[in-house]
This record gives sequence, C-alpha cells and structure tokens, in this order.
Amino acid sequence: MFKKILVANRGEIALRIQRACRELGIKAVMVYSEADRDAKYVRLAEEAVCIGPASSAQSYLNMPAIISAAEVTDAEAIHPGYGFLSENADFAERVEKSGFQFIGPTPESIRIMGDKVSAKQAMIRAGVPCVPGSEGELPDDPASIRRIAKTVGYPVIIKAAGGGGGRGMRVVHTEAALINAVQMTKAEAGAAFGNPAVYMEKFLQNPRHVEIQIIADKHKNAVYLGERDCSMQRRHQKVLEESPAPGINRKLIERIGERCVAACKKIGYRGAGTFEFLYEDGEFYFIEMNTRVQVEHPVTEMVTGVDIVRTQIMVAAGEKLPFSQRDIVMRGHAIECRVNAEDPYKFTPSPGRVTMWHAPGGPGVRVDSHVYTNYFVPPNYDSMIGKIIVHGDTREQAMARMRTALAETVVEGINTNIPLHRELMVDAKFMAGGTNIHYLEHWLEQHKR
Ligand code: MV4
Repeated sequence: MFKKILVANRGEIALRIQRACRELGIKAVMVYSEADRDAKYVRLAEEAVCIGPASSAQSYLNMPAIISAAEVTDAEAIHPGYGFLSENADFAERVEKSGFQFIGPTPESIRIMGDKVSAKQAMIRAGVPCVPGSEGELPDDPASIRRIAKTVGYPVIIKAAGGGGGRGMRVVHTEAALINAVQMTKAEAGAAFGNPAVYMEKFLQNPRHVEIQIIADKHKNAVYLGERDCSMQRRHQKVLEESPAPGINRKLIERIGERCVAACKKIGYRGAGTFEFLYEDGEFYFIEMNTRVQVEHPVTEMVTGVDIVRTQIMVAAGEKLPFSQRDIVMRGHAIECRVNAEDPYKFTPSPGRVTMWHAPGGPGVRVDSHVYTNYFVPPNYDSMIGKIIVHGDTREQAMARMRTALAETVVEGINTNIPLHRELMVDAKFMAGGTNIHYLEHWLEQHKR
C-alpha cells in the first residue's frame, strides 16, 4: 500500500480523500491555492503545499506545480478527485511518466472516453445499449447527413465528439434545419474543443438520467455498485441524486450493470467509473462514461456499504477488489442534496464569509463538507460547498430524514440553495418518484418569484 498520496483537488472532495487516507494509514499531502490557505483540510494536514494563486489555471490546473509538489514531498500517488485535472489524459500520462501512480484509469481509457465518438463505439462493441444514431463521426457531404437523419428519425441531436456534460449539442426537428445545425455545431466544437467532429443521435424527449457506478482492479475484476438517478438538474448541474432509481425494474438494472462490467473487462478499465445512461420507456441508452469519482458517489456508498474512495486507492496500489459481485447488496434508499453558495432561485453565486455553520446529524445522516463557522467561501471556484446525504430503509424514510436534516441545517452569512431543497423534499411529484431531466426547470418556471 502507498505510504503517501498527494491530493490534487480542493473543497469537500479534498477532505473526503484525506479522510480515506487517514483510515488507510496513508499520509495525505494537500495542495492548495492562495485562496484556500484556511481550508479545513489544509489546517488538518500533516503536509500541505501552496501551488499558486487563486485562479484555477495557475493552481489546481497547473500540472508542473502539482507534479513538483509530489516530487518535493515524496508522494507515491496522486488522487485527482473530480473536475480540474481528473479526466485529463495528458495529466494522467505526465503523472505516470514522472514516476507516480495516477489514482484513476489509464491515460488510454481516459482518452477513449473523452472522445464521445470513440467512447460510444467502444460501448457498441462491448454490447452496451446506446442511443440509435450515426455510426461514428458524421461525414461531410449533406446528402449522407440527410440520409442518416432520415434513418434515425426526427428529432435528432447533433453532439460534438469533444463535448460532454451538455456542452456542444444542438437539437434538430426538421430536415430544413439539419445541415445548418451540423455546420454550426462543427464550428463551435472546433473552436471550443479543438475538434470539429460531431455525431448524431435520436433525440429522446423526456428521459431520466440514470448512471451505473463501477469499480475495477488491475487483475481483470470489475463490479457494478448499482445505479443513481441524477435527473433533478438545472442547466446540466445536478441538484440532488438518489439511489436506487425509483420505479425501475431491478432485473433490468442487473442486466445493464452486467453489460457495464463486461465492457470494463473488455477495454481493460481500472479504477472507479460511471456509465451514464438516458432511461426512457423502460429502456437504457448509454450516452457517456465518466472516468473519475463523482460528486454523488456517497449515495452509492450509503446503499452498498462500499467505500468507493478507499477502494479507488486500494486498486491503484495494485490490490485486488476486496469484494465480488455477489457481495454487493443494495440496502434501503439514499438521497444527496448538494449545498451550493448561491441564491436559491436566481442561482447567482453567493461567496463570502460563513458566519454560522451548523451541520445536521442523527441516524442515517452524513455531511461531506469542508465548511466551518467563519470559513470564507472564495469566489474563484464552483459554488458547491458541501453535500447532505441521508439513508433510510425506504425512500419515504430517506425523504423524512432529509427534511429533518435540512430543517436542522444553519448556514448564515451567505445564501445557499437549502430553501430550494426544503421545497423539493415536500413536492408531490418528486415525492412520487421518477421525475425526468426537465422536471426541475419546469418547476422553477412555475415557481418564479
Ligand atoms: C441527450 C438527450 C436526449 N437525447 N441525448 C446532456 C448532457 C450530456 N451528457 C447528454 N445530454 C443529453 N443527451 C439524446 N440522444 C438529452 C440530454 C440532456 C440531459 C441529459 C442528462 C441530464 C440532463 C440533461 C439535460 C438536458 C439534455
């Protein structure tokens, strides 16, 4: 096992990884920007290295600064967390070329999944069901494009190979609008991602976003850890997540999970990963794979009892997975509310000093946050300042525990989206379960103030 790991991230996930290291008896080196000097995990750290000014480009995205920090502290491995450099294949490569273990998949896996066309082709070959569409990149000639769209059937969606997470997509409803939409998307993709390649899919009108968590070791073992429903989102930002996904046939999830595991084995995937699917009319359609630990990993940890971050570290060190598929039993229901420093209805960022922080507690309640009373939320980064996660025997009990937890939570000095979460937790349609990816945006439109 590693003796020392460098944590190349900030905020709640930096604290989460630091906690996993402590538990494993591993020293954690924390890196921080000038804006994060007073962060809780920096104060708790046995070793911490300032890697640059507040701006992400000069600190958390600064590859030479991070690798130098690992060199001077004699760390053996680097955990990238989520966001920042976590899905940057060049970074993973530079980490390994410098003699450190990257805690994540190989640079090749990251590269394949980063290109959404090659990701989809890999999944088709591995037998994972995908959204019907073009076989790979769209050709240039208009007649061929029109023919493909006719076969797929309108409406279609044009997506950039270099996009993902909602960037670089355009919905097309008619043949008259097709060629122009393809050209626009290609031009934008070339400028934004340095790759003008686009592909086409049937546009699903009212899907849910359901994802499968997997974890694999370096010895050809892989397991799936159930699913998460992440449909409650606004502008591609998830607001709350839950596991299991309400109302979906367990046998179907098992079949899809097994396909994901088979795909991992086929491509030699290792580490934690997430297969993102759209779910509509009882069918799953793969859209993208994430090659990092995700913000919402705790709901899976709560229902499966598996410590995903600990397992990531173990498999990166070359250990075998300490469980097999038949050991994985999903128990009860978990919900996570992301706590953002923002106006709860206008969504404008609300950084600043937290004059009072009181976290909830009680049975089945977990809080992942680096915030404390008098902590200053810097304006330079993502607005998420923590997560409240609850577990219950049933979805009803989980919702009741979340209502209690949200009622107990006190955050003063800044605005947060907790009032929005309190309203959603008593919303009849959310409570019934199974709302789709458009639900929250429609709800916000109707609850304008
Ligand atoms: C789609 C889709 C409908 N049909 N693909 C948006 C983010 C990116 N991961 C894929 N996205 C979508 N792809 C087809 N063929 C609708 C979306 C989509 C979406 C997906 C998941 C979660 C939220 C979403 C919000 C808007 C659109």
